[in-house]
Amino acid sequence: MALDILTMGEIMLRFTPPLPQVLEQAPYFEVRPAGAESNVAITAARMGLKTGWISRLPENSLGRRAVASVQQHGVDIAGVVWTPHGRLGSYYLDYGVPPRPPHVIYDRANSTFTEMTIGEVNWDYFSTTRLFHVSGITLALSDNLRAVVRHAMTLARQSGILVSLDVNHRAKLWSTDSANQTIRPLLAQVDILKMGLDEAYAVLKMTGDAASIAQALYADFGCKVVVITNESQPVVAYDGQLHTQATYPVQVVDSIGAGDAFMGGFLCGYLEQGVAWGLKMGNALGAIKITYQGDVIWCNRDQVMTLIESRDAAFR
Ligand code: KDG
Repeated sequence: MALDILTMGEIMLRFTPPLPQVLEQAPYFEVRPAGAESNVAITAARMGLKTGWISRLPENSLGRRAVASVQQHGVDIAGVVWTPHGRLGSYYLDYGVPPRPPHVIYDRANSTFTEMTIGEVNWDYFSTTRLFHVSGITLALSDNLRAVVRHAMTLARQSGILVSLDVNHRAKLWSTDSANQTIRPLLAQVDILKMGLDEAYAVLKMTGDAASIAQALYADFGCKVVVITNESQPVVAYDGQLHTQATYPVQVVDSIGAGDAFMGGFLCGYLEQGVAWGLKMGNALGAIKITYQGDVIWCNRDQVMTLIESRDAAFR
């Protein structure tokens, strides 16, 4: 099966107390799947692209539940490695309710995914994709995974597969210095590079505004496009020409996963029509995600087109 986008990452179960309760008091939790790279594959699949996802999971009811939650959106799971033993990671989330910030507790150390090796990945399957996407989360998790991602990026370069990287820094997984030392040497192999402006400062140690950072990274590493988001500020992208795209006003239900929805939308739009359309799709999907509980989106393409067209019409 030829794929448009193939991603590689961990999936966890996310446990959330129903609002307005918090972890310490709630008698039961809502359970939802969560994983940055699976979120990207889900988003693009829901927009009509052929997507796949590589991961490694224990062959038990929790592993099957997690994988089914990705497959149900149309993502191909032929690249999943099953193991008889091991553990599925999880995380616990207290929603932020101003002035109280959100609080995340990870329980994912030594999960089955962290032990994935180069020899276990089906590289023939990998070679069927047009684009490979990964985030800094996979790079943060283990030496094994760093080796797998380096191998994947090298193979992608040799095979003409586009490489996409979202810096996606998680301070609870690694320091900004460790992230910098791992990510910088990879950038020469990255075609599509995305980060938040805060990550450009903290992880890549850049200075300046989003436009000048995007131009500098484009020039230094030869990326095809560099995309920089900045909360509700316009998104900036540079591909030899500067693009900006305003974000949408949103009513926040749950902002976790908005960056992945943006990324899935951007990659979909980029593959279809280039950077400007990618930014439109990304911003629409990032905004729509914030209106759902959980880390994944549930909208279809018609809803995204309606949102984009309604804003374009307002400017005419
Ligand atoms: O990007 C949203 C993610 O934070 C979430 O789905 C879980 O992958 C995840 C992580 O490591 O935090």
